[in-house]
Amino acid sequence: MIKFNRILSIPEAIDADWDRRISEEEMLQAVRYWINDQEVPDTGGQTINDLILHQLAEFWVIGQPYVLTPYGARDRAIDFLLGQNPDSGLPREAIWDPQRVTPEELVGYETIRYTQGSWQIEVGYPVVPFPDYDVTVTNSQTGFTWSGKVTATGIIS
Ligand SMILES: [Ca+2]
Repeated sequence: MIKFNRILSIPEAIDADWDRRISEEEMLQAVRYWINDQEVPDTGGQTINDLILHQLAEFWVIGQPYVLTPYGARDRAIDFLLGQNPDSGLPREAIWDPQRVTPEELVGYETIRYTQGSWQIEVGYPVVPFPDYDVTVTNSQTGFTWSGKVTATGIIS
């Protein structure tokens, strides 16, 4: 397995097999860290509090791949839309050009715009742990537009 030389978020560190899902075994390990109030390895000394344990349990119960990054939210939205409409022409394996488009005066909320040809995907999120993402997908040529929310647990709503 590839190990990245950076500080991991707790879900990333708990997800020992890197499949972006929390298995029963991984959940049990998280509970052990929580009971012992023990630092989770590779997280820069973070420990699991009640809120994080609850969040991990949600990842575990739902079983969907969790979303931690804006590009993860973008890809979940693409998968969802392709599932609904396989002929939409949305590129799944594309290189997207990211651009931070957060207005200067806005504090506590970030927006990133990804562009690929005539497709634009904007992902906005509050700057909090495990944010839900507001995603808007548009195509300037076809007029296609979709807005939805991708939760931290990967659910589209
Ligand atoms: Ca896993």
